[in-house]
Amino acid sequence: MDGRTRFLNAARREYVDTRPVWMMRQAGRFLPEYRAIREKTSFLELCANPELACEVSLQPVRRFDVDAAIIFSDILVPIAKMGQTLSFGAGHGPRLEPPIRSRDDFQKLRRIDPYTETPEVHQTVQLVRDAVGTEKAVIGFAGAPFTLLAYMVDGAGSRGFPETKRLLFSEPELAHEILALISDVIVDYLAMQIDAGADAVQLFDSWAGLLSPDDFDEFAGAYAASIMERLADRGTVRIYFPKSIGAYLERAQAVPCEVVGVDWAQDLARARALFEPDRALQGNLDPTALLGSREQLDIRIDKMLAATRGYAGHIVNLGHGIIPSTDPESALHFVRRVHELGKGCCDSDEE
Ligand code: 1CP
Repeated sequence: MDGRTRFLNAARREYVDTRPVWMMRQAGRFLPEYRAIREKTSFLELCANPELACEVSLQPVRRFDVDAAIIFSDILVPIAKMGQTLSFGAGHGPRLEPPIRSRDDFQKLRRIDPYTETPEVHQTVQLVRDAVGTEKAVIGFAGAPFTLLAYMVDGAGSRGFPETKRLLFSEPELAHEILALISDVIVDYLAMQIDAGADAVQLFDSWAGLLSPDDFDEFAGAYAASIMERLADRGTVRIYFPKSIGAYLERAQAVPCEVVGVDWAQDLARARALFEPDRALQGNLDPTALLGSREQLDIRIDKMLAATRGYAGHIVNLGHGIIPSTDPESALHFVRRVHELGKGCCDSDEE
């Protein structure tokens, strides 16, 4: 079975010969071949260059034989075209300037046409699709509206995104208007990636866990759901990854999708009980387990696989992005072990 079929079948909870596997942030800083390209090219130049972005997307596929390629870009790429300026300083994360804090700031934002504003992303998806053919799945992605709002309002990554929460709790109507605009842009942006050949699209809600359960429903889940509903008739696999909402993971049931991403702080067996039989799961090895000893890593891989034994709907992944200091040999061991031990994963326990 090729990796693409394995990935798509697992997403639809159908028979797989072994567990499909890929790693969040697999295209990036932990790979020496990526760092070699980055020595000559800035991060944003790399995102804007389809040939190089395609090359970086393929690097982990070649090295690890993962079942899916995720296109190389960043969640802030489309947002930066809406009216803020995006920069990545050396040694720190993204900055969006000026921050959006008032209705006047909001009025300067505009709805973009992704075909004219981010044609490089369309082209990167096409190039990756052509390169992997039908052997591997191609994953497009975007940030979920709440997570993007957090960067737009605070203006940079932050511990608790206090300015964003101040906005939610002082001017909720304005927050809703911005979230609705972001959602419209993200629907068009993901539809463009699907048109370019993506088999699956992942919505990263990395900061969803900052919210209380009710605020999650109102400011995060509702907008993720609206995007997923509008993509339903495309027939593409939709993956929703709400990070750190373990205490109220069941709230993600309101977001229509084929696959729910599960981070490592959540009990995979509990996630299975919540989402089986109508959703597949993606996750959830602690990425820092790849920094430890082989023996300890194997214990954790095996426990993760045991939690979904007998259920076809498991796309194995890390519970969040791979750590830059990870030894690529550990990542290779992880992928190989999952493919080896995932055989027979669809058989029921009684056999
Ligand atoms: O080379 C470098 O120094 C840049 C580091 C880097 C990379 C490799 C950034 C800056 N973004 C990326 C690529 C990236 N970002 C991908 C590519 C494909 C892959 O997964 O291999 C993806 C899917 C993302 C998504 C992304 N960007 C998220 C969501 C996922 C997550 O990790 O939660 C977020 C929150 C971002 C913002 C961002 N971009 C870059 C950094 C360092 C950050 C995080 C900053 C912060 O913690 O606030």
